[in-house]
Order: sequence, then structure tokens, then C-alpha cells
Amino acid sequence: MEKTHPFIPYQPWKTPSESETIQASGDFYQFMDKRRSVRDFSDKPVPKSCIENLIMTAASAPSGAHKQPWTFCAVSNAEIKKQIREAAEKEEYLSYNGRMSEEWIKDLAPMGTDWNKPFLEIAPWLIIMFRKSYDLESGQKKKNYYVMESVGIAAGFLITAIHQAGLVTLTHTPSPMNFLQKILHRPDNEKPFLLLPVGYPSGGARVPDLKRKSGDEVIIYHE
Ligand code: IYR
Repeated sequence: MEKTHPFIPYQPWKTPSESETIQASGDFYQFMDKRRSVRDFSDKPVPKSCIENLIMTAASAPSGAHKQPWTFCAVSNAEIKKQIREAAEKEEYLSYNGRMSEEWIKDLAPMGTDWNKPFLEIAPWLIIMFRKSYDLESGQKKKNYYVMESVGIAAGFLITAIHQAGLVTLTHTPSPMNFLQKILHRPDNEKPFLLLPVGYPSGGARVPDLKRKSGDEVIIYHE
């Protein structure tokens, strides 16, 4: 098929040998395997330019038909963080006290979580990702595709960038989380997807003693 849209040459950023691919992928695996979801934050400030770099990394993710169906709200304002904490804890209290099944509460026990979310005020920044099921172009609805997949991949990029910067985060999903749309004044075509507090870990930060599945448990080769 003749291409009617312009293409440009792909510029590989490096041309590694076989052994270099093994080395680089192994190094990166070791580095990523050190990432943990952290809930104990320091209030030490993080510069806005750092947050901007992290978000632009996330926004470089692939997306359905390159529609980039996302908006990122970056909140450092103490009053807004307080409003978010209060609204999230209200929902979480109801979830932990009746909305979540007994099995769910039991599965969560090793994580040591409860309805209290102090990190929503202590972390210097909250990044809230919104998914856009459609865009509005001069009042016309323009459809987006594979929105969940696209924002999920962007979230992965964001978490990786946060880890690489030496900062910590966790994926917080208060449920339901429509309150974020209201507090942050987002339009109807934007629905909250994920809330990520970003900052330094507190001095004595602790994480649950979890083990990850082995290669044998997660990979099936067909060679
Ligand atoms: N959203 C709640 C509950 C929660 C659910 C899962 I699944 C987790 O892995 C962790 C927490 C909360 O943030 O506490």
C-alpha cells in the first residue's frame, strides 16, 4: 500500500552487540527490581522541573492511533492536597469498612494498608493521571482508541522515570475517585485513572517483605 503520510528514517539511539544487549537488559532488570511501592514519604520538596521531566517521559508512551489520550495534573498546593486527602479517606473508610470483600481485605493484609492516607498531604507532589475516552475539537467529539492500554503504559513509564530519578511513588486508586475530577476541575471527557504521590522516602521508610514470581512462573517460551 502506498503511504500517503510522511515517514522519516528511524534513528537508533545505539547499535549494541549481542553481549551488550544481554548486559544492558540484565543491568536494567536489576535496577527495576529494586523499585518498591513506598507509602512513607518525606516532605522534602522536589523541583517542578523534575516533575515536568517525569511527566514528559510518561507522555512519550505509545498510544492507540497516537491520540495520547491523557492529562496529568501535578499538585503541590497544600490546600488542594488536603482536599484530596479528605475526599480519598472518606471513600477509603467506606471501602475498608464494608465495601471490600473479606477475601480482598485478607489479600491486602500483607501490604499493611488501611483507610488512612497521610502520604496524600506529606508527599511534595501528587500526580493524577486522567484518561480521555474522547477528545473535543471545536465542540466535535473525536474518538480515542485503546485508552486503558495507553494510559496503563504511560503509567508504567511514569513509575519507571520516578524510580530512575531516585524518588518513590505508589499507585493509589481510591475508589470511587470521581472526586478528583471535581476537585481538579477536569472536563467530562476526562476520568481519573491513577493517583501517584511523588517524593523522597522518609528516613525510616519501611516496605512489606514481598517476593516476586520467578521466570518459570511468569514466562512460557514457544521456540
Ligand atoms: N484502594 C485502597 C485499597 C487497595 C487495594 C489494592 I488491590 C491494593 O493493592 C492496595 C490498596 C487503598 O489504596 O488502600
